[in-house]
Amino acid sequence: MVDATALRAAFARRLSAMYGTEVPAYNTLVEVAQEVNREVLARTGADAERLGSIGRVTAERHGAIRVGTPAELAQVARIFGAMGMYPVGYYDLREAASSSVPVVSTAFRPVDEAELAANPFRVFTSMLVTGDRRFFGADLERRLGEFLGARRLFPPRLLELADRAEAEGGLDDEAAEEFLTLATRAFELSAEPVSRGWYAELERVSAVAADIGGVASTHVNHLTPRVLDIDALYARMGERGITMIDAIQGPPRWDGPDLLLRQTSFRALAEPRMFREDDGRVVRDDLRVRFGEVEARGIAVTPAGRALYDALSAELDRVLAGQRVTAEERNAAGAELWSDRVPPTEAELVAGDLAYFTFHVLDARPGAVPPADLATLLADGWVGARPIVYEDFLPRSAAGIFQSNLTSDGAKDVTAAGADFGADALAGVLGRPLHDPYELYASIRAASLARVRDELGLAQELAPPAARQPG
Ligand code: OOG
Ligand code: NI
Repeated sequence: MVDATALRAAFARRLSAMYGTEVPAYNTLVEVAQEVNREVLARTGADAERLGSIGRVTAERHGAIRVGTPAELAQVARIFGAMGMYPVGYYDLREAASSSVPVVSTAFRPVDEAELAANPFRVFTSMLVTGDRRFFGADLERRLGEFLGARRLFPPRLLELADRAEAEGGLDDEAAEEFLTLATRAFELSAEPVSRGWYAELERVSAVAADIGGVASTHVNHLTPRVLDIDALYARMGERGITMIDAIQGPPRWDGPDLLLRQTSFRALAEPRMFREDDGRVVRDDLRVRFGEVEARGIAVTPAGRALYDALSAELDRVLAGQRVTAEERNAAGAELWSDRVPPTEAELVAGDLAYFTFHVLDARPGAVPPADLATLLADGWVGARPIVYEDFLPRSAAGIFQSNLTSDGAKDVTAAGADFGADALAGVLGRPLHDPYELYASIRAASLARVRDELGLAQELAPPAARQPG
């Protein structure tokens, strides 16, 4: 029996091999990431593995895919469900992006601590909101609906195997092989000619809409390896002849603990595609939609930590508004702001309830009576804290990643009313619960506190750290 964990790990490997043949620069990115990771490990030892074992980090990827309709998204949920990947979080890129990005998104990923440790493969998945009048007029919405309704992204056999795997907790060897082959193939770039007029019409609205609704299949948009030192990687990619976008998205490089997520990418490459002209001729041309991205992951933050991150990002924007600054200058200004306002040690992040940690007994002291509260247990060395890695995405960075790779801003009518399509609507489409990332991190923390209580034989439950009241 090949269980969900093994299917997920195998799928991530196959997708990586497939994508590497399609986009050779991806292989360079993976090589450089691994080179940097080896160096960080050699330089900092156990510290390098504080946010995940080197085995986990080396295998770790996130993919990005885009689909057109609720029905397609529901099928994606079944395929990923077979691999123990469930929808987590709601992202509204229509709001987060200044250019035309008419999608809402979620991330499919494992949710349990042990599953994440085994293989955290996640896929950022976006769906077009064709009913949003800021982007699509009624006539275009109707024609898009017809086009999308007539295509088939996933063969029925793949969906049948996915449902069986989810119901039975895995597949036998032969069925697993078939499932993995069909699942990988479903995300290959299609050789099918793209209709020029249709693609161009959608492109005028949004390059993302054209990438999704202008072709008859879906594909991996990017596959992102994890690196332990993204600044080192950034410098080295230039030496290898690959030009990265100007900036690293997310928190600045600073002296304190790594928080959340820092990402950067290289620009979309011209990939050969076949086009069908309006007169019926089929010609070879190229499209620039797929790119390479790399990321460094830090500690997951609590709602209070996230509010602080958002406030500092907004403040940085205000401070730099109207100035022309380089990416380096922006980072320096950000780092200064962070040094003033973000606690520089893990212990202070715990105490202020700004980030998530698991707690572990360090010293049980048989015969002694342990203190009954977490703060004293930590201060007196009974218990230690280990950071929980951030497993999700940042809407602002995602918007930046989308935008940095658009050749034009497209057209967004800000005077039209947006279609309501919130987290509940997305959960309805998925036909399964949409997990709240904060609840997942909090429950991993709570499980660790329950273990500490058991091991120390405490009478009372241990409360997690309490956020300081603002002011
Ligand atoms: C997804 C963009 C978001 C990230 O890492 O934030 C993303 C896409 O381009 O389809 O992948
Ligand atoms: Ni990405």
